[in-house]
Amino acid sequence: MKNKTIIVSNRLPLQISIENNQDVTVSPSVGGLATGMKSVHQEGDSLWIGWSGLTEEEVNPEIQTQINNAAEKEKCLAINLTEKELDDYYYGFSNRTIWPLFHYFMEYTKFDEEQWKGYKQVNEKFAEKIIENLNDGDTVWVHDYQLLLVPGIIKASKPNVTVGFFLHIPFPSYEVFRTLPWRESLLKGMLGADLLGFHTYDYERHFLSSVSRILRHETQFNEITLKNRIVKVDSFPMGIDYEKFEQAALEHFEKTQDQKSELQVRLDQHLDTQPGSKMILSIDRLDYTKGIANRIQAFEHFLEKYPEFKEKVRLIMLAVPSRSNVPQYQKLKREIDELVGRINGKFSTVSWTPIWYFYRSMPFDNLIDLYTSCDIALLTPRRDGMNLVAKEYIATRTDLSGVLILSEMAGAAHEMNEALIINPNNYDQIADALKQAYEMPLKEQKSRNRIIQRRLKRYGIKKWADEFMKALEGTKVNHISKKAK
Ligand code: GDG
Repeated sequence: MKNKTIIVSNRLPLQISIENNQDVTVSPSVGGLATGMKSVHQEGDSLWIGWSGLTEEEVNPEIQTQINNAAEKEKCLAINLTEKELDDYYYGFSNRTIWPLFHYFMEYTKFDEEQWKGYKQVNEKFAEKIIENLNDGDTVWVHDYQLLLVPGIIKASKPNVTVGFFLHIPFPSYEVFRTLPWRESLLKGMLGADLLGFHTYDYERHFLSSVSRILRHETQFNEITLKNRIVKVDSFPMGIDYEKFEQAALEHFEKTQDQKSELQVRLDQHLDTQPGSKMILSIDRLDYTKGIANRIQAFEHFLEKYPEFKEKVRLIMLAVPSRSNVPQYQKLKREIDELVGRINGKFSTVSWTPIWYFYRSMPFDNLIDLYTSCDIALLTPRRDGMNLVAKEYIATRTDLSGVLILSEMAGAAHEMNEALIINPNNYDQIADALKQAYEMPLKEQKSRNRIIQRRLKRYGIKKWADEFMKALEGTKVNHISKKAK
């Protein structure tokens, strides 16, 4: 039998819904991980295990069969969670403890024993499903902060299976991580992997420091020595499917007037009514880590500091609904609604609205309309593991025009030095960067973008996955040579 790779993530890369209480529909889902791993999963011999997006309460045996069949066609295996499991594991511990803490939002971090129990229980449920489907020689690649305990559970039951783990969000500094009551269990869970991957060297360094200070294991460069094995740690900055975005942009420009989307027609009209004006783009999930509120306030400061740009710029803001069951996200939604309303009320003229705000998810083609139409991208996360939007924006700039303004708090900033790098809390610096972006000569835009594009092309999503898998395979040699000794 051929060996396979089992990919494991909280959500399957599928949107599964039940209509009329009986018909199951399946479509691809949106999100960093889904977008990123899709090409790997489609090409390789693999099985993807994850939560279906449905609760056990919603599913009867007949629907379950339909889900299993639809998932199987996509080489997926669906796990259902009960409402209680979902509340404790996902909305609870994952998104009210780990997510805020790892993004340095300590004031949002909740320490709740019941939610921790739920997190452990669901991690065990995932691990059981993985173990049921494992054959000798298979490789398991576990993704992200919802499943930190899974590598440890697999390793304890199947010591000879190779396990990789990749963290898509930052790993915080030891001083922040140590505040967690369950810090040891989480680290031990992660150390069940043979290879641990992070987006940047800083996250890797923070992790190693926590391991050595909390668990007292010996750490050297990128290796952790445990009693009976060695764990490798490395950084793998996640790339994008560059060709997909480049191709989509090229096709976009070939569209005739009547093939254009309604959104594109409206974007074009903007230029007709405000000649010489520029559009500034921001796209994110509606999340407090993404710095949406400070972006709007910095934009307000820009219009106040440089009033000559009134009627010459428009901020087009797409915020994709996310985790709306968590109170902080509801509060943020209200805050952003208010800010947009206040600023539009303050600056609008009969012919100009400074902010166009969309609170929804858009189809891929509309995303390309936005990327290709906007002269400037303004991405100001307060913390972000990587930020793929920054990379996608540059990939769609096929004529090399466009300016990216990017927060230094995004992992992507490490690879995009040629962008205008800002501190998301420094509104004055952002205002100056907006002015600089608006006035930047085309020649300079091109020379900056050319360098970034070359880099992004070289280290795309496929390369990212290949490098991780290659390094993971390399750990097998470690096992073997250790055993031989
Ligand atoms: C996490 C980490 C890390 C967005 N809106 C729409 C849409 N998108 C797509 C984008 C992009 C993806 O979603 C967002 O990825 P990001 O990386 O920017 O952010 P997170 O979702 O927070 O992802 C992050 C990532 O994992 C990968 O490791 O970079 O730091 O937080 O691909 O294109 N796609 C469509 N419609 C939308 O409205 N079709």
